[in-house]
Amino acid sequence: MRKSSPVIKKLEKPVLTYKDIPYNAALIFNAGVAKVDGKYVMLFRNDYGDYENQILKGTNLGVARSDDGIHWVADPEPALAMKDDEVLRIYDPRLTVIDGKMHICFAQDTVHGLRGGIATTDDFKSMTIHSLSAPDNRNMVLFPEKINGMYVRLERPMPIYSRNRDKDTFDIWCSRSPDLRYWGDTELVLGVEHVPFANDKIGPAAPPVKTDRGWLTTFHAVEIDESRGKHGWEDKWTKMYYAGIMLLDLNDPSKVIGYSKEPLITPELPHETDVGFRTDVIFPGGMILEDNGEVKIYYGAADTVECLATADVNDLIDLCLNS
Ligand code: BMA
Repeated sequence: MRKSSPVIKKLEKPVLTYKDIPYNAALIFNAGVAKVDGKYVMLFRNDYGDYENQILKGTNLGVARSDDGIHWVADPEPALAMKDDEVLRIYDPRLTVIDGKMHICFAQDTVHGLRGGIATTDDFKSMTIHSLSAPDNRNMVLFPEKINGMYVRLERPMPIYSRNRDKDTFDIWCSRSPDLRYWGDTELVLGVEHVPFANDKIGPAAPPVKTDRGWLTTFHAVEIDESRGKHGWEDKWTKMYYAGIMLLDLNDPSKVIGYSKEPLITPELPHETDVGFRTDVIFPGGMILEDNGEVKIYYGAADTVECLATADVNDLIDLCLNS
């Protein structure tokens, strides 16, 4: 069994579950988190339905707020949802504040494929969409400032024509944009074959934070074990999701300065391994660097609950540089 890095401290219990939500909710996970004016805001994915009877009916997004990043209160109503003849749902939101403005990256399932969206919002009640990628692309995260005059995003396209067809074999890329609308200058950041704890696919996780040594950012890494059977509600769930950590060049974030060859966070606690929709899934979506050097990493666990782990920023950088 793979273990979390010793630099990681996990909270014993999730910070948010369906029981904390004042409207229909079943799976609360894969949230984006930002800190604005000293307070914390979370935009979480809610797959609603009936948790006890393992019935899922749809997906919306909800907002929760916190003064300390640990104790959260959900808003009374869901925040955002999207559904029409073409769009099936939006999910897995990530938050990045750029120049004081709240930016949301999200995945959008459509009848014609999976698109990555980028939007801004003032109130989480409505949002202005600036771009939607061609399918299939997801897991977009924005850097918190322009780099050399350009917005930059990490992303995870899903090529199936030219890559290994037995496995997903998906990697982490980055693209740049002058205006959040037109994206180009795309470059490969990290290939799945370089991550020893992934044998299937990797992708961006929480939006990067800036340190004086480079952009520090988590990624998710998937390891398949075909011998695994039922893990969660479905008859078969063969994937394990881990969090990894890497450091990118401040001036050119397509360049990896270093990354840990061991996973940063692995499924270990009962709510990560034993109960929920898809057990053994760790999926970070929010990362806050506090003034005292503490890094808060928010992650969905088991596609069911939202959790928090902390680490010291210098320990995380050391993992990237000395691995
Ligand atoms: C991915 C996404 C995530 C989810 C993960 C594990 O493909 O759907 O939202 O956390 O699978 O099920």
